[in-house]
Amino acid sequence: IKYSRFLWSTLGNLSKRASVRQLHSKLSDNNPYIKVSKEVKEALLYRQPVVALETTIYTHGFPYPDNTALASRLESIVRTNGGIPATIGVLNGVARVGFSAEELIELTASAGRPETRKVSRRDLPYILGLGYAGRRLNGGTTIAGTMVLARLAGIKVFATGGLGGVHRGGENSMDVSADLTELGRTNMAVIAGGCKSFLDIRRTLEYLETQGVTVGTFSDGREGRVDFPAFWTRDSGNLSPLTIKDEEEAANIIRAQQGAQISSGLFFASPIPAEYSIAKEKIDAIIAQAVRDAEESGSTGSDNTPFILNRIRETTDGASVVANRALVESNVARGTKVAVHLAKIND
Ligand code: PSU
Ligand code: MN
Repeated sequence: IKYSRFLWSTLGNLSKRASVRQLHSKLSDNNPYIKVSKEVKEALLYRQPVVALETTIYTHGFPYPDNTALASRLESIVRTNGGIPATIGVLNGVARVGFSAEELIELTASAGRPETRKVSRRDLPYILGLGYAGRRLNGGTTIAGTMVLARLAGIKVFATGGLGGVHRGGENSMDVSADLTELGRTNMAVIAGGCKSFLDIRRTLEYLETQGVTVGTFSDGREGRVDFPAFWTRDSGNLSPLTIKDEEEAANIIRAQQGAQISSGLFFASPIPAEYSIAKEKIDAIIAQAVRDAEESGSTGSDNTPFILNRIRETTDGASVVANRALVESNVARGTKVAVHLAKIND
């Protein structure tokens, strides 16, 4: 009995390995649009905990050279916590899953140029199609864009800073981030610091519910239900639909979702470490001003989020950047722990 159990599990692992291999040979042999690095390919093949990282935060969030430092720092945080980082973006017209150190510098150094695009799901065919034809643009992928590419590669866990959402007034403008619909259709766990309160958090949570997205917040030892965090503050005035005890619990939930073959995504919010959180009244006033400025300048659509983030950075004289960085780092460490637990129970 022992022997046959061993045989079955070996066969099972071999077939899972074969399916990952098939996936990758499809991607690398026939697909000129997306290149998966050797390290990430091998990590997936051997079922190591791979963590996807997005790049809009480098091309449209942090200025150069802070963004370069952050990009390499986040990759080392994944490694220190036992994972393999898969930074995802578009370099010279080709989608990348896994960057070399030099390639990361090339992408982050191109931040702020008009030829460096913000790439969500809808933008992928454009930038990759032009790239194939010889017009090689760079692109930072948003959470939605990153999820599309990560899923193609077979990655299950993705960690980042802040989620897009329903914008204030979104019930009229219909400005709802494609991050939310992507979570509704792509099977992946995203770990982030909630969403910034320049968005309408209440409607964002409603929309995620409509999309069938499992949404939980890590309780960090707090009792009872906790708020869905608003990035710089742990409390947003909106209760999180679910409370998550720890990374192991998150991994169990992800595994159950895979087992039940539910093809939508999961979102785990990780509140900002208390020592970095900014007082709610203070950040509220700054955000209100930034939202007014965006309205006045006519920054709508995909320009809205980068404009507001930039205004907040200017008015807090860079203090927001320090908190921002601390939070992204903490999310990535936590996301990696989730991926490590998931790899363990998926064995
Ligand atoms: N929120 C942040 N920081 C960010 C973003 C959002 O606090 O960097 C970026 C992410 O890449 C997110 C994208 O996926 O903006 C959402 O943009 P939009 O609202 O246009 O979908
Ligand atoms: Mn939008």
